[in-house]
Amino acid sequence: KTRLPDSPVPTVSQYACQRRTTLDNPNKVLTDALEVLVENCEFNDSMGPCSGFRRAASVLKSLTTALSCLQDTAGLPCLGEESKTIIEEIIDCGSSSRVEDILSDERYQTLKLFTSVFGVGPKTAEKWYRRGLRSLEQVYSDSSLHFNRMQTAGFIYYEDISKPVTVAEARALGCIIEETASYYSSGVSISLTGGFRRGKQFGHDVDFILTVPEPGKEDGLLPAVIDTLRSQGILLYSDFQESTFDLNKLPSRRFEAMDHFQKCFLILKLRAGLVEGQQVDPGCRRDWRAVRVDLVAPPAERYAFCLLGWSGSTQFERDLRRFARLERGMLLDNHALYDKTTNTFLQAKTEEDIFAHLGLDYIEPWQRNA
Ligand code: DGT
Ligand code: MG
Repeated sequence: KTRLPDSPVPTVSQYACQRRTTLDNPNKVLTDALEVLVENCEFNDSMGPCSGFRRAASVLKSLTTALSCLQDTAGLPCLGEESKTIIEEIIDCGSSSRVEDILSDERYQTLKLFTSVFGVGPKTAEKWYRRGLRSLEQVYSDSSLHFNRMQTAGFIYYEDISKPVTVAEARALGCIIEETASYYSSGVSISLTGGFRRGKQFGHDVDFILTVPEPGKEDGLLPAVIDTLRSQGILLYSDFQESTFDLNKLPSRRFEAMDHFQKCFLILKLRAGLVEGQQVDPGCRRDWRAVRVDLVAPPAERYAFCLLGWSGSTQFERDLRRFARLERGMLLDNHALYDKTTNTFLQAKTEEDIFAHLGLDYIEPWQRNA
């Protein structure tokens, strides 16, 4: 008698790069709660528990149905006791006392407010909190504080850049950047990356990768783009970072470190008339808004690594690197993939090439919302 093979039990991987995570999240109530704990850990600089809650939230985001009881979590990876307690509380009572306590905590609320300013990280926010400051008005009018250029722009354009950027606005910006870059070279290619590439309808900024086919020609690209934006009168702020990229350097082990490609963090003036479907309100005191835009210009041969690294999500990126290191003995970052067994750099023209080198099924950008 032939026996049917046991149907394999579908298992969820501990790595986000082996899961498909769309923007449909039936467990949003749970993941939002876990992300409050993540944020609170980040404010307290306690990285250990932080990654536990991050991974737990990310696993739940990959599920296609809502959890209805704690037993539904059986077999799921990355759910520690603390995360399970939170999940159970919310399923049973609708909320978690630990999360509610954090949300109503003055320090948490203040640090969240202060870090919402462009250029203000947890360290600066903490410093201001310790001085007894509690509102942005108090901070801004405190004459003993010194703000750097980024923070000053963050305060000036606070209202605009706190407002989510829409897909239509991202597209309009893409047209502006494309035209601006074409004055430098007709061969420039521009790719929308970050959250919008993952299919998000809103973002906190718009991320673009710019490349030129001629090796080395990318060096002058962003300075030229910035000059043109300035002469068009739409450059409100720019922070240009020269490339420190070295072809032979091994991929970085630290995820938090920024990559070494030439890049710039901008605030641009986006006119309402340029955005499809957006009416210019005649009663409005101005017909434009300020938007945060990031541009990065890698050498063309590193485009695939840069695209994969900037497409996110942040948790997907962390897990890709962790998977490469722990499961494959390889080092991956935004610049390169290095095989420690053979001591060689692995080349890639496309993201598919990188997934193949890692022995991973290809995950589409819209499935990387881990
Ligand atoms: P958004 O802009 O809030 O809608 O969301 P994203 O996903 O576009 O996030 P964003 O713009 O902060 O960053 C773009 C991508 O860059 C992100 O998806 C992953 C990568 N990334 C973000 N932060 C870091 C970091 O600290 N280190 C490294 N290596 N990459 C990062
Ligand atoms: Mg973004």
